[in-house]
Amino acid sequence: MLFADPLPALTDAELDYQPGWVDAAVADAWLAALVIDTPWQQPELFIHGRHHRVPRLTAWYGEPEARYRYSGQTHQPLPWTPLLGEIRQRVVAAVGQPLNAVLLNYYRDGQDSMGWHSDAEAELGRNPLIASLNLGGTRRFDLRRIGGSRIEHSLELEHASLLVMRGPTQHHWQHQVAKTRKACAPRLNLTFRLIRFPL
Ligand SMILES: O=C(O)CCC(=O)C(=O)O
Ligand SMILES: [Mn+2]
Repeated sequence: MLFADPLPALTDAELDYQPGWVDAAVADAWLAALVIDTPWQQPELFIHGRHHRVPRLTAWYGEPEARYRYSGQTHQPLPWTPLLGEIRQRVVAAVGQPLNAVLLNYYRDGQDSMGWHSDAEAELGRNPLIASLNLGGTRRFDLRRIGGSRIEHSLELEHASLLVMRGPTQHHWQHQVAKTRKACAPRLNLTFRLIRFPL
């Protein structure tokens, strides 16, 4: 194929991948500051009668009312830092809608991961827009239909890129960041969201 399309049209999905969304040097500085300044947590999950720590580090920031449930727990947001507030403004300007919270996920190495899920919590309402900023090592982002098991599409999410998911995507598709044995640099992903119906 002459022009490999990085994002073929997937039915019932609206994805917009923008490599080089932010200047690479700015992205380097954001990554370095956020890794150091974030009070990382590693929430525990209780599955099949056993406690497991999630295989990554997380933090939740946002407006005070933007309480959010993930990994089976309710999280009170940390207040915006100047840097996260500035990044949020740029993301809001890019997507043209308000966003009142952000989930940070830090994948320290290839053994850190996020399992299959969709971002379809009731707090987000119908057809939520999720704006996902990628900093650091490249990781593969897989998509499969809800109810299916075959990966129908994968994207390599690069440093300084923005992936926007909108429309019906979360109601029809799941995504994951699988573990990999490939060497990969630490990666920080920030998913900006709008909590429309706080808990
Ligand atoms: O790390 C990623 O690219 C995905 C993160 C994600 O799916 C989430 O925060 O809900
Ligand atoms: Mn997600």
